[in-house]
Parts: sequence; structure tokens; C-alpha cells
Amino acid sequence: MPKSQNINPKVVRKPRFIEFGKIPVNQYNKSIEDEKGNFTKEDFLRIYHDMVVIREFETMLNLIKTTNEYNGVPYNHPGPAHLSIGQEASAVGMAYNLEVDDYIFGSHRSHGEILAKGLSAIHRLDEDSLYSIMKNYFGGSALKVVENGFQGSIKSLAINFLLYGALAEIFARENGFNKGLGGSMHAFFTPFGIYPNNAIVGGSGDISVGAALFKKINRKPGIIVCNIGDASMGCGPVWEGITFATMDQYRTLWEGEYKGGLPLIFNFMNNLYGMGGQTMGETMGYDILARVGAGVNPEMMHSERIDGYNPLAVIDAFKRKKQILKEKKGPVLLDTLTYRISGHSPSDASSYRSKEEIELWQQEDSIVSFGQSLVLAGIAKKEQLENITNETKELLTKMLKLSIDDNISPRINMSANPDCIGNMMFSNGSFDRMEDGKPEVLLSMEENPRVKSLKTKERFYKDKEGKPVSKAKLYQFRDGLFEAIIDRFYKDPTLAAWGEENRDWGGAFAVYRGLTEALPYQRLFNSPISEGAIVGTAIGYGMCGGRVIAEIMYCDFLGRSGDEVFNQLPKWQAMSGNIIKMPVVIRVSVGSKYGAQHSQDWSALTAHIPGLKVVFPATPYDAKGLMNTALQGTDPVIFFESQRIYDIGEMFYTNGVPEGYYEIPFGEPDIKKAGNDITILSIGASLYPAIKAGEILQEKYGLSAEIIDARSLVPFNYDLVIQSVRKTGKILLTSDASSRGSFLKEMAQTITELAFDSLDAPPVVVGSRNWITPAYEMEEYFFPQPDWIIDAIHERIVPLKGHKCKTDQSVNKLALLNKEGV
Ligand SMILES: Cc1ncc(C[n+]2csc(CCOP(=O)(O)OP(=O)(O)O)c2C)c(N)n1
Ligand SMILES: [Mg+2]
Repeated sequence: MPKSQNINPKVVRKPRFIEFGKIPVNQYNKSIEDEKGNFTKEDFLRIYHDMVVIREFETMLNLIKTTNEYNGVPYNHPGPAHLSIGQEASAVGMAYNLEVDDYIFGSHRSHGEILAKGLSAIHRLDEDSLYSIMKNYFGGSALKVVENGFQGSIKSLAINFLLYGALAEIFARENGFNKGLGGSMHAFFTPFGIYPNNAIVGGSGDISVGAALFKKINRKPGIIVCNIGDASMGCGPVWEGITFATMDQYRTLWEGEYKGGLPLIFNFMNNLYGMGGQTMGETMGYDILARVGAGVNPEMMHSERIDGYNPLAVIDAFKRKKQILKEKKGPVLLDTLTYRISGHSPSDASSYRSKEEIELWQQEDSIVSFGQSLVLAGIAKKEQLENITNETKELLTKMLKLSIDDNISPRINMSANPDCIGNMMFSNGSFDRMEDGKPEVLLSMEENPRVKSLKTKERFYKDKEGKPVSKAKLYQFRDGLFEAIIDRFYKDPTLAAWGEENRDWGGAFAVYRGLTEALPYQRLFNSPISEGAIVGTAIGYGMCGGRVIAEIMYCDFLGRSGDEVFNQLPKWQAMSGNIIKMPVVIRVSVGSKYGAQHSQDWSALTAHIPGLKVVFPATPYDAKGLMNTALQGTDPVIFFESQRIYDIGEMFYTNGVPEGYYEIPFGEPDIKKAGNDITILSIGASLYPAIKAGEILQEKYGLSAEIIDARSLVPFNYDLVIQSVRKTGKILLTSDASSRGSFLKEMAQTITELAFDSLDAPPVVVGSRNWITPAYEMEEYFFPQPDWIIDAIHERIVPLKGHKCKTDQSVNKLALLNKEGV
């Protein structure tokens, strides 16, 4: 417990100096002769071969992009191709010592890494395993193509498979590794330990940390290598990933076999440039990238610059660094110096660098110089090396022809199945646990103090005499969440949760109170204040096969995890061709009372992004049932919770919140109060002002409102709402989100289309003002109030006899506010 780690002022206030150790720079200095004892002739030739395969693969793509032809084969590829000509030695050196269980993550420029890791895995796997991998991948569709007429060993067949699968993916063919839905910048093949490559610069910076957490928490063999570019050192996710990966707690607080550093290498493929910005000398200040490791932890991340132009230097470094990870002293930072002779993309005119510079690096070409040294050392003959190149060219020409043939390698048939990508956005799985095994807990559920105390609570807001239950005795909204979450912790051994102040504090809003006693550190821990990495690591953890709950303390902070929530979390299931599942629940607490940067409901932003499920319960019964569903599923869920109602009791489900397990299906709204005259559809905590408005409508104007709680935003089944509208002919929608661009607007528009003929008036939206959220004392002028609902009904739906408006909800005002943009 951190409480046991007293911070003594006498110690921390003492004067001292921080001393940094030395960071090795290009210290490898062995010759081929020196290495003869470590590599066989075959090993040396394999290194050479793998580099040539990458060089030729990239050269082929370059020619296709720039001349629409390779080796007499014409083809037009309109999509991207970020080539790594020049970087082959660093890719092959990186992958050479990796086991199949070691996972690599990459960037937009990762063709070389994919091939290097693939070739390394093929070398390591026995023939039966290789064949079964190929046979079972998408029903063996790619295997069938390369197997047709093939004569040779399974290993050579697997090399054909690797090249064909990668090319087909780049050309968006259904036989590609990800059904052509990933493409050049995102291609990967998990059976060979090749995990997603990322078109967002630095995107792998925190995702790979989550993968390392998955390995560590679930005691899986293998390490993670995060291959990212030098310019990504300026990216938030990379810094946050590094911070997350180097937390002291792995060594100070995690216990037993979980104690120790993450099995992770941040491997910066340092080609000295971003697109055109020169990192060393222009856009960064580190001089030598490896320096960055020095400040991060006392081990200086075992940081080192290595010569990525020499495959043997890279192999040597990875061997040494893997040993460090094995001793649980990770993570490691490697600054792998290399150079991209090719442009950033084939259209790059290299305006940002001189011809002389490119020529200087070409003179030291890693393949040429490694080949020469093999010849000089008597390991290979020149003709042997030439043969490797010629055979590679021939093989690539063959694979190219297969991958561009529309009959052999068609794209997904979108005309026959126009919804097929839609059907791939969610996996819609339902699993009690992501893996079998006994969940690690510190005490039995019955012994848990909060579980015990919940047994004494009233699970409905009124007692048997109909009197409201006191706060102290009341089973609250937060308790519903807690019950679903603790239940899953005892069911699913892979479940882990993290976020800010999640552990001893019990979560900022006491949802997790009682979990600290129940769970060891590796299953529940406090993270740094890194909302990007909180979500990014959850993504990495989820895509490796673990279930995870990550928490964003205030919805307003979602902006800090923008890339993770918008570009990563929702995309990987479909971009993988459904190879990957994403059992990740992001709890997002929507604030109030704390002003402009702590009170915003941004549910519409997340609902807008294809690939996320979005729910927003408003009662303890719904909170528990929806959380159970979220934690049973395999899709990313943004789970909104309003701080306004954490302590509210169940007012609608008259039997009270059940003690046992139950699920509430996503997408099904719920009638919280039946009525006949007007429909009110609410999202989140605005259910309660809607109920109040319903009471006023009944008492004062004799109108019976049907009040429907949306509960979900995505998916959303409109049937119940449309049925209601067909009955009432009128609908008002309300939520706490600022009305402009809110999800209510989306719903209003859809309802108009689905039930236009039944509507007496257009659907009316009553959201919050399009302002900053003012202080608590002024919030009633910002968030929708029952009066606003009544006024809006009177002004825009049906005149209420004798009604005097307290606010201006007229269409004129609506038009004016829009004109002013507020
Ligand atoms: C977040 C983000 N910003 C900008 C880009 C556009 N972009 C693509 S590659 C690149 C340069 C990346 O440099 P580095 O990380 O060193 O990788 P390299 O291209 O050198 O391999 C840029 C700016 C992007 N894809 N993602
Ligand atoms: Mg770079």
C-alpha cells in the first residue's frame, strides 16, 4: 500500500545532485570474424537474405508507385506506400532474436519490420505449426493461392505466404492479412507475433505498453517491441506511454512474480527525419535520441544508441536488452540509428535534404557493405549473394502477379455485400471470461467489507411503508456499478482496471471503494495522469486478449485521449479483418459543480465515431445491468456516468436492484413512465428533470407524458420510441449535453425520418446552452430544467392552456441563437 511508503521530509529535502550514468552510443565494434562463433554460415546468409527481401519488396512498391510497373508487370496502386529502403538492417536485426511469442508493434513505415518478423517467425516455427497457421487463417484462402502448383518445403511456402499476404493487404485484396481493410500502414499478422502498425505517428507508443501489461499481468511468455520513428518522440502518446511503462510501482508495490519492470523495448527507428523535418538539429533538442531515456527512471531505461546500419550491432543489442527484460528490469529504450534512402513516400521530392547527404548514406548501404564483409570473411561468394537477389526478384514478381490478379485475389465483394464492413465493426461476442483460469483475489467476495455493507442496503428508494430511504441505508447508482465490476473481477482472470486514483482512493466518485481490499496491484492500479495512455494501454491490453476497464475521471479529459478514443479504440476490430477483439470498457464520468472544464457531456463526440458502443444509464438498475453487458462483451464501450446521480437510489424498478447477475441489452431504451399525450426522450441524468416536467404537465395541464430513457446511444433501437410517437404524435428530447451537435439532434432527425407522418410537430431538442458551464450556483441557467421542457412544449409543440413561459424557447430565439453561434 502506498500508505506504507512514507515520504520523509528529512530524506527528500536533503541537498544532493542527480548523477546520470553513461549512455552508450554506437559501442558495438565486432567484426564478422569476431562473430563467427556466434553465427553459422546459414545464419549470416539468412540475415543477408532477409535484408534483400525487404529491399526488393520496397523497391518493387516504389517502382509500382512511380512507374506503374515492376519487372514487366504493370500495376497502378493509388494507396499509400511509406518505404523503408535503407532501414533493412535495423528491421532484420530487431527481429532476428525475437521468438514467435514476442510481439512487435509498428508505424506507417513498417513493411520491413513485418517481413523481418515474419521471416524470423517462419525460421523458428516447425513445419506442422506453420502449415496449420496458414491453413487456419481465414479458412486458408491465402494459402490456397500460394500452394497452387507450389513445389518446395513448407518453410519456402510460408515465405511465399508472407509476401503474398502482405502484398494482398497493401493492395486491399480480401486475401490480405487483414482482408484488405488495414492496408499498407496498418497491416499485421498476429500468428507470427506481428501486431498492429499504426498510421498515427506515435500511435503504438502507448498501445504497446498495454500489450506489455497484458504479457505481465497474465504471465504470458514473450516481450513487446514498440517500433516507432524518431519524430514520434514529440508525440503525447509516446511520452505518456514511456511514463506509464516506467512507473515505480511495478517494482515497489507489485508483488511476487508480478514484481519487476515491463517486458518492453521502445525501439526508435531513428532515420533522422520526420516527413521533412530533421529531428536532430531542427525539430527536437535531444541531439542523440537515446539521451531521453536518462531522465525517465534511475536505470535510464537502459538507453542506448545502436548502429542500425549494421545488422549484427542490432542483433547484439536486442540480445542484451532481452536479457534485461528477462531479469524484469525493463523497459528499455533503443535509439536505432538508420537512414531512409527512399522518400517519405514515393511522391517525396526530398526538398528538405541534399543529394550529397543521400549519396553519403548510399555509400554506406547496409546491404552492400554487409554483403562485402561476408565475401571478405569467406562466408559467401559474390555469386551466391547475387543469386539471393535474383531469386528474390523472381519470387516477388510471382507474388505480385498473384496479388494483383482480380480473379485470384479479388477485393471484398462490396456490391454483393454492401454491409459487410458494417458487419465487421463490432464482434458482438459474449464471454464470461476472456480466458479460463482462477482470478487472483485477496479475499472472498463474502468477506469484502463493501459487499457485506451492501447486503444491509435498501435496493429501492422507498421502504415498505413508502417512505424515502435515508442516504446511509440507500443502495446507490455507484453500488450498481460496483456490483457488476466486482462480480466480473471474480469471473474473468484477465480483467484489470486502471485510471487515476482508482486504488486506495476508491475512485474519485467511490465506485471502486472495496476493490482495493479485494484485488492485487496488477489487477487494479493507479496510473499517471495520462488520459491518452490510460486508454491507449487499455487498447493494447484488449487487443492481446485481456478484458479491461479504464477510467476517465471527467468527460472533459476525453480530449486528452482524443487519438486513442477516436482513431484507435474503435478501428482495430474492423481494420484487422475481425482478427482482433476489443473487450475494453472506458468509464467516463460526466461532471457538474466544477465549472467550464469539468462539466461537459461529450457523449455525441464518441457516438459520432464509428466502432464505439456508447451507453449512458440513469438508474442503479440500468447501471448494473448495462455494466454487466459491457463486461460480458468483446467490443469497446464508452460508459458514461453522471456525477449528479452517483448517490441516487432506484426509483423505477419497483422490485429494487436485483442482487444477482442480469444483463440489459445495449440499444434498448426503456419507458420510465407510460403516457399517451407526449413523448419525452431523455439521455442520462436529464431523466430526472424530464420526470419532474412530466409531473407538472399532468398536474397543471392534464397532459400525460410518456418518458423514455434512451440508456444507450450506440446501438439504438428506435422501435419503442417510434411506437410511442405514433401514439402521442409529439416528442421532446432532452440531455445535459450542449444542444448544438448533440446526440439529441441526431435522434431528432432520425425520428423525423422514421415517423414524419405521425408527428404533429417537429421533434424538439432541449439540451444545455451552447456556453461554458458556469459555477454550480448558476448551473440552473445552463442545464435543462423542467421549466425549459414545459416552455419548449408550449412554444414549439402544443400550446398549453394558460401557460406563462419562464424562458424563451421560441423558434425565433432558436434562429437567433444559431445566428449568433451560442
Ligand atoms: C499524428 C500524426 N501527425 C502527422 C502525421 C503525418 N506524418 C506521417 S509520417 C510523419 C513523419 C513521421 O516521422 P517519424 O516518426 O520519424 O517516422 P518516419 O516517417 O521517419 O519513419 C508525419 C508527420 C501522422 N500520420 N500522424
Ligand atoms: Mg523518422
